[in-house]
Amino acid sequence: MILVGQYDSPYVRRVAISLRVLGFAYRHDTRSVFADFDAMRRVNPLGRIPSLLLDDGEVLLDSAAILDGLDQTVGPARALIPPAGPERRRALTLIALATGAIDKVGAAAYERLIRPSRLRWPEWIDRCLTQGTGAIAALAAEPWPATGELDQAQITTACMLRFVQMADPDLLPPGRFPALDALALRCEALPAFQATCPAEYLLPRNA
Ligand SMILES: N[C@@H](CCC(=O)N[C@@H](CS)C(=O)NCC(=O)O)C(=O)O
Repeated sequence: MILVGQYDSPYVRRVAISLRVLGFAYRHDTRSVFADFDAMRRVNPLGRIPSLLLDDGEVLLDSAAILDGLDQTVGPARALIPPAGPERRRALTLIALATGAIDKVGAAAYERLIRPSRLRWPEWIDRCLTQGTGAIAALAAEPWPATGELDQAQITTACMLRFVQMADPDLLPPGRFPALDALALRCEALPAFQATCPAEYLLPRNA
């Protein structure tokens, strides 16, 4: 399998970590979604990451679809999202909050860092940040386990936390959300997280 996309994308990283946790080997294609846009569009017509190229030639697009494919491959006993019932609904709610926070903090970062300054819309950035921080605060109120098997809600939330720390560190000063600090500390110490830790957020930046 080939995973396309760099680890500063929390969507790519949650797939990479899930592959490792579930014991799948993969090669990493680190082409850039910005610098290698045309090449990226040949893999995914949307020009987005992640994509997962399977050994039989099938291409899976979008992290949720890729993760669903991995869960189906390993079966319900090892799947990272519970197969049914209230446990599944709760996991999907937490994941929706975490991915929503990524989308909103990411949208604000694109506005702030990529869009030329004369075209920026401060009220829109504020709105995105209100939405993103609202989701983060809701996740902080959850009872995160200190031990036990990793699941997709923990993986995605920890990837979101690392992403927000890179994209907008002022939103997550240490101590603001102790429960999330503890989750991040626990997850980032694990081999699958260490092997995929992004050094920096690689956006093309406008002045
Ligand atoms: N829903 C998609 C979101 C993927 C996504 O937002 N990827 C970003 C990187 S974090 C991207 O490709 N951005 C470039 C763009 O959209 O132009 C998923 O879960 O895979």
